Amino acid sequence: MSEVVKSGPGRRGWLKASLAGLGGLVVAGCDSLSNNRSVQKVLESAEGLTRRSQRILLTPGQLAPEFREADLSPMFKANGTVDPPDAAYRAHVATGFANWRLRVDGLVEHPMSLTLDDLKARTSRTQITRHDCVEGWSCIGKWKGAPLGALIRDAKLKPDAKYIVFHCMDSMGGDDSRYYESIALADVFHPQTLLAYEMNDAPLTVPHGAPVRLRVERYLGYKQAKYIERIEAVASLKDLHGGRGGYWPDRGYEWYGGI
Ligand SMILES: Nc1nc2c(c(=O)[nH]1)N[C@H]1C(S)=C(S)[C@@H](COP(=O)(O)O)O[C@H]1N2
Ligand SMILES: [Mo]
Repeated sequence: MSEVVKSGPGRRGWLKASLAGLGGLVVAGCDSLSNNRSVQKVLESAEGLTRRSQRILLTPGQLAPEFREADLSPMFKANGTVDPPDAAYRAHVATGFANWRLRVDGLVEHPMSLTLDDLKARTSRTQITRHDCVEGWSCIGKWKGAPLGALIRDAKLKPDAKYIVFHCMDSMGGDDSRYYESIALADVFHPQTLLAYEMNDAPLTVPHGAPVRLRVERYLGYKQAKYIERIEAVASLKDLHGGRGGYWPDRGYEWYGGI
C-alpha cells in the first residue's frame, strides 16, 4: 500500500480535488479506466490516508454523490468472485433462490430468517452511485434494495453490538476462505447502505452477487459484499476468521476502506 499521509486542510483539499477529477473521468465508462495510472494513484493514496483524516472527510451523515441515468456506465465490470463454485450456491442458482434465506442473528433481540420476497416487500431505496475498486477502475450503477438500518432496527441490537458482519456464500479457495466483510454501526444506519437485490432495473445477476449484495457507498469495492446469506451483529471482529473484519483485510487491506 502507498505512503502514509498526514491529515490537514491541505491534504483534504487535495483529496477533494483528486476525487472531483476522478468523477470527471469516470463517466466515460469502466474500461477506459482500467489502465489509467493517475486514477490508480488516487485510489492508492486514498487508501493510504489515515482513518482519522478519512473520518474528517466522511462525517457520518454525509451522502455519497448520486448520479443521473445518463451517467450509468455502459458496462459494469464484475470483479472478485463472479460465479461461486460452492455446491450450496449452485443449488440456489438451480432453484432460482427459492430456498435462499437471509439470516439475521448474533447480538440481536429478534433473530430473523427472510426470504427474497420478504426483503423485497420492505421499504426500498434506489440510488445511482459510483463503485471504486482498489484495482483502479470505477463504474456507475443503479441499485435498488432494502435499507440495512431499518432491518437492523427491527432486529433490535443488543447494547454490546458494535459491528455488522456479512457472511457470503463464495469460497475463495483454501481453508477458511469464505468471503466476509463488516461495517461499523454508523455505516449500518447510513441512508445509502442497502441490501441490494436489483442492479440497473433488473434482478441482481450472479456475477454481481445474486441474490443480495451490500451497497455501502463511500467505501471501496471490496466492502461491497456479494452473495450474502447471513448478517451477524457482533461486539468485536477478533474472533472471526483472521480477526481483521474481512476477507481482504485479513490479507492486508485496511478494514476501513473509505474513499
Ligand atoms: N462475496 C464477495 N463479495 C465481493 C467480492 C468477492 O470476491 N466475493 N469482491 C469484492 C470486490 S474487490 C469488488 S471490486 C466488488 C465487485 O463487485 P461487482 O462484481 O459487482 O463489480 O465486489 C466485492 N465483493
Ligand atoms: Mo475490488
